[in-house]
Amino acid sequence: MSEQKIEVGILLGSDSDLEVMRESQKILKDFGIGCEITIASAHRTPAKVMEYCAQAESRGLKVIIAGAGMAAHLAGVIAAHTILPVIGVPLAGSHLQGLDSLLSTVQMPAGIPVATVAIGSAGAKNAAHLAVQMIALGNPELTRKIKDFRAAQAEKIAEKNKGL
Ligand code: RP5
Repeated sequence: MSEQKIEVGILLGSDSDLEVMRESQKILKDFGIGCEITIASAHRTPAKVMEYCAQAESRGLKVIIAGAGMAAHLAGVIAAHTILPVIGVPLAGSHLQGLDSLLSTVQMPAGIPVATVAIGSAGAKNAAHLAVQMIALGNPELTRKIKDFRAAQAEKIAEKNKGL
């Protein structure tokens, strides 16, 4: 059996981010997208982040998801070192409950974009959905899966209404 190609790189600032960021991994798996998780910190291992970014495009990655908390510079640093689209997931866990990481991730100066999603697990899930939508451009099979997912999601709401 041939190995699945890795199209999404999920980078975490710390292993303490792993539990929440597994939500991204689960969704990518559901859509059949190959991904890998790597711990690399913008502050503690900056050379590792740069090395990862330098190789990302040639390794065939299409999107990078970066989850980090506190002074969360990871997504911005990645975006500075690659032209692949970068999605930033601000994580809670500090005394500021993620507001610190939200602002650190979203407030990028013009020219180096980071697509920033919600704080925590909703953001981790949406980062994966957004990555799937990016990869689905020009891919009818994946586009169909996204439409099916949306229809199933709407159906669940309809079912909940019936039970009221
Ligand atoms: C950030 O600092 C990480 O992304 C993590 O959310 C936060 C705290 O890291 P640990 O002290 O738990 O390793 O770089």
